[in-house]
Parts: sequence; C-alpha cells; structure tokens
Amino acid sequence: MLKRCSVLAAVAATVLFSTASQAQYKDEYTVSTVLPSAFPWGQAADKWVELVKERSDGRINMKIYSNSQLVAGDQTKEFSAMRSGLIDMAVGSTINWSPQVPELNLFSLPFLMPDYAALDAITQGEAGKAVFAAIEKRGVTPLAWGENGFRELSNSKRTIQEPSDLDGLKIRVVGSPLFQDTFTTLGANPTQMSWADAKPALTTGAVDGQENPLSVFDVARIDQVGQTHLTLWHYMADPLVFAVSNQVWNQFSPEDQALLKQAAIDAGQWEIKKSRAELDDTLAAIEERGVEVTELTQSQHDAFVKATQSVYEKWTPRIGEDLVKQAQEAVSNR
Ligand code: X2X
Repeated sequence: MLKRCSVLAAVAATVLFSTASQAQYKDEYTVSTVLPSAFPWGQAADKWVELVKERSDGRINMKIYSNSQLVAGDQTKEFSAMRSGLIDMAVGSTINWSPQVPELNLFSLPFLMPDYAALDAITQGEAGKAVFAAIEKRGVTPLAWGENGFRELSNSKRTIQEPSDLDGLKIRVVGSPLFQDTFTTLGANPTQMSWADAKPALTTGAVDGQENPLSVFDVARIDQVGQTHLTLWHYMADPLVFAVSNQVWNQFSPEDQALLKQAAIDAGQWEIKKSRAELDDTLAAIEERGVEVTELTQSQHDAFVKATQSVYEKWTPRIGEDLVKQAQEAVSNR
C-alpha cells in the first residue's frame, strides 16, 4: 500500500511538474500604455515590443493597447489590472500607479529633483531599487525605467511666475491625492481627471490649466485648446516603468525573463535619450505656435519651493521616511 501511494505521488508530481514546465506561452501578451506611438511614451512601448519579438525570433509577441483602453480610460486602474492578471504588461507612469504603490509618490514631491542628473541619481541608485522592491511587493515585476518627463504648467488665463498667480485657477491633475495637496497649498483649485477627460475639459473651459511634459503638450496640441501660458517650473518628473504582471512573469523561462528585462532596459534607455534630445526642438515648436513661455528666476522658483513644504510634511511618512531621505541624499550627491 505504502509503495502504491508513493508511486501515485510520483506520478502526480510528474504530471504537476510537466504542466508547470510546459506552461504554454500566450499567442500574444497585452501591453497597456496611456499615450500612443506619437508620444515618446508610446514609442518606448513600441521599441520594447519590437526588441522582444526580434530577440525571441517571434516566439514572444506583445500587442500594445494605448489610451488606457484596457481599463476603460481610467489610467489609475492600470496597476490593479496588471496585478490581477487582466493586463499582462505595461509601460506606466509612476503617477498613475501611485494610488496602489504609495512609494511612487516620491517622484511627485514638488521640486525634489531639480534636473535630469537628480532624476537619474534616484532611479539608478539605491532609492530606485527600493522603489522597484515596493512595486514587486505588490504583485508586479518591474523591469526598467523610461521617461514621461519634467512636467510644466499651462493655463488659459494668465502668466504664472509666483504662487499667488495660481490663485483660484482650476487645474486638472491625475493619479495621486498628493497633487490635490500641492495645488491646494498653492491656492489653486485642483480637479482629478483622467487623460481621456482632460482635453475635453480644457476645451470647454471646465478647467483653466494642466501640467504635463513638453512632449505631451506639443504632440497633443494643448495650445489649440486655449492653453496659451506655459510656465517651465520643472516641479516634478514622472518616470515610466516597464513591468509585467507576476502571474505572467512566472510563466516565462529564466532565459526569456532575462530577454524581456534586457529588452525593456534597452528600450527605456533609447527612449530616455531620445525624449531628452528632442526637448529643445519641442519647446521651439511650442513657442512658434504663439504660446507664451515663462522661465522662473531663482527667487520665483524659491517661492514655489517654500510654498509647497507642507506637502513634504504630509507625504513623507506615507512614502517612507527612509526612502525620501535616500532620494534626497542621492540628489545632493549627484
Ligand atoms: O494623464 C497625464 O497627465 C499623463 C498622460 O501625463 C499621465 O498618464 C501621467
């Protein structure tokens, strides 16, 4: 009897093992993005898909669904959908995933990162690793960084040079309640809204302003919906993260996991370089279309920094004291 049991157990183990090792790859994996191929963000996803297809000799196929269509336009649901396996993969913004991963609010702390060197010091250092660990802990495997970019402020009403200029302006924001705090403390009137709803709201004047990277302002032609004042205040930058749902990730062989990861790293580096290189031309194109572009003087910049200190007090405990400190040190030592 004993013997029979162990034979049965062995058979069962073999069946289980072979099912696991022969886990069929899907014919196609879904990749979610908010912005399509006309934007650097969409191009980052395109590049990843192309590299994976090429390097796997067509064994691993991915299909991009842009405009957050897999989550009916609600970009703040993308992370949950990936975690639950409704979406296989994504190239997503830290802003949109921060409701589920509070550590991602790090990048939204106003004026934490004065320049690209600061952003890179965070993503490429210990703080970046801690952020990836936080994503992983919540059921999604992060593979590489990409870039949406430094977010600049536009509005239809007036020139913004100091906090009081924002007084009463209705500003569209997305993702995290942190943005409510930043804009409220500056005296503005923030409204949380998906990207799908943003342009219509700007068109009708339901909101007066928005904040997004220059590439988004340019490609989406935000100036055509009355956004004629643009302030380059570089108050935050949202990196993109290439990621795979854990459920899907665990089905890939170690070799294919390495392939997917390296392709994401290469696609991310390619896109970061490209989007930074295009910035000057993008700004020139925006100015040429008649948008009034304002750069802040040092003292104007300092006034914004001072006015947003309360955001740090409230959000540092939620993000994690250690992580914020690690990031601040990376920025000072850059
Ligand atoms: O909705 C936005 O502002 C966008 C496109 O930049 C993000 O998805 C964060």
